[in-house]
Amino acid sequence: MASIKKRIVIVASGSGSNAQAIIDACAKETVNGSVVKLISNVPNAEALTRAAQSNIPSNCIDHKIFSDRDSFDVALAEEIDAVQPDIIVLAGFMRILSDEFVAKYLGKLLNIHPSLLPKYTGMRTYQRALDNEDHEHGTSVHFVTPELDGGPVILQAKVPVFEDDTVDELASRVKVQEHKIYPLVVNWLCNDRIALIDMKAFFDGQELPECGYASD
Ligand code: NHR
Ligand code: GAR
Repeated sequence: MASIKKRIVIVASGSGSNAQAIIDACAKETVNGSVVKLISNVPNAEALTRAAQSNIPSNCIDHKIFSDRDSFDVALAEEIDAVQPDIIVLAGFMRILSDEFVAKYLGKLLNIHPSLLPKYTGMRTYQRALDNEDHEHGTSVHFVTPELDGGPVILQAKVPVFEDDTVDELASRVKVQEHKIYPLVVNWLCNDRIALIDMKAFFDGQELPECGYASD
């Protein structure tokens, strides 16, 4: 792709394996972008170590030092705006963001959520899928809107749930898929193939169905 690379900021709270997949895809140029900064709200997050190892500038904004959610969100936005990104990628980011924050980056803000949305919004999705004896589980990449885990789905990946699965086994099966689909969707946004219009997701000008680009 000849077009100019998009500037990507990744926001992560945890191990950063999805961040790593996107960093690696940018390095291999399978994503038409470059990760200009990684921000974590957790001081010891492995995501920060990964950024350092990949020579990606990083910063920690510890949410615990802020008196309220809005002041954390303002500080996070300042840290993002300092590098003028085109795209902001939430990769295992664990703090709910204010409506004002989401509105500011609407259409540029992606998340990956470990369930087949609209099933299992919120936390502990693996345990809930096991408790319900689901036969399949999966993950969804979606545009972030003010409605928590409610933004339109762009792409999902499904995995089987086996009878004696543990949360960890199911999570690692899902993560293998996440590391494939998240870079793919980030690249679509880099190449302006997807867009958020009237709170709906579009791919090459066509409105996507509820499950995104493909469901099977
Ligand atoms: N913010 C908005 N406005 N909309 C979304 O869709 C968002 C969002 C912020 C984060 C990621 C999401 C997920 O993929 C995400 C989507 C954290 C929580 C949560 O309850 C819920 C959903 C997501 C991330 N967080 C607790 C909180 O009080 C803290 C939990 C903890 O620290 O362990 O912020 O699932
Ligand atoms: C991912 O599986 C992602 O779907 C999930 O956390 C994991 C982060 O892993 N996200 C959420 O649960 C958001 N609430 P990683 O840090 O290794 O990318």
